[in-house]
Parts: sequence; C-alpha cells; structure tokens
Amino acid sequence: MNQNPISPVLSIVILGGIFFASCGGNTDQKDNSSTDSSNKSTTETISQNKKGFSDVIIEGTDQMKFSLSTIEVNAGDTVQITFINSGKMPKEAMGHNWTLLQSGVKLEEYAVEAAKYKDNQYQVKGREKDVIAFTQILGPGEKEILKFPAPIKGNYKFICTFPGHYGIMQGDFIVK
Ligand SMILES: [Cu+2]
Repeated sequence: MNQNPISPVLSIVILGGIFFASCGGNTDQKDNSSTDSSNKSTTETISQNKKGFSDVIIEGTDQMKFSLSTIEVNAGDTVQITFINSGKMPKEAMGHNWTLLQSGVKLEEYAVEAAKYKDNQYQVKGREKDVIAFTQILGPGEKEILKFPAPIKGNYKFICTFPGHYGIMQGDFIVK
C-alpha cells in the first residue's frame, strides 16, 4: 500500500491542534467550580471562541444522525471541528466520520462511490481534491479533532460516508 495523501493532512491538523492547545491564553481556570464552558452541549449553533477562530463540536449518534444540521463559519477563520461518535453501537455497524466536501461535488455521487473504499476510511481514492477535510471512521466514544482554514465564501456540504448514512447524515457548511 502506498502512502495516500490522507496522512499529511491529518498530521498537519493534529499538529495544529497541539500548537493551539499549548498556546491557549486562558489562565483563570482554577477555583472555578462552575465552569460551564466545557460541558455545554452544542446542539444547534457553533461557538465562536474568538475572532478568527471557529470552534465546532459535532456528534454522530446511534440514531444515524449528526447533532448539527448547519455549521456557519466566517471566511478567513481557522476552523476546529471536534467530531465525537457519541453512540454505543459497534464501529462496524454504526461507525461515523465527518467529511466536508468541496463545493460543486455531488454529495450522493461521492457518497455512493466512497462506500466502496472501506480500506480507505470510506474516502474515494483519486478524488482527494473533492474533499476539504475529513475524520477517520470513529467507533463508539471516539473523538477526533480537525483544524483547517475555512474555504472561500460559499455553501458546502458535510456528510458521513459510512455506507448508507449520507441520506440522513448530511448538513450545510456555510462560509460567510
Ligand atoms: Cu455515519
């Protein structure tokens, strides 16, 4: 098996995450028993931590659903997607990923083709340019953080490419 382009992208993403985490400027976290920022469940809107940064938490569930149907970010932002499989079902039966398609890519066409690529995280080999960012297929309780620059202004689609999921597991990713 050759090294496909997935690895460098994810490496950058993960390194970016570490970089950001280590540079976090929050110093007043102690002695605050009622910190609700970390356990707030984000179900409908994204939280904008600070200018230029979009922090998005999204879950995939055993009901084959994403917890968000729309994600809005600002052009020029660094986007951080924390994707969590919050279900309990086995990965083989109810695995999920979060995949952001390039604009103009036909969602159904891509998803149907992607279902043939189990050995490639259900991403189509040779169509890497059609995908802006994606997580691995996650099993129950697993989490992955992506970080990438927001694409240019426009409307995009995010989907789960696990076979049979895209019909329900899809949403709008809007760059304003
Ligand atoms: Cu799924």
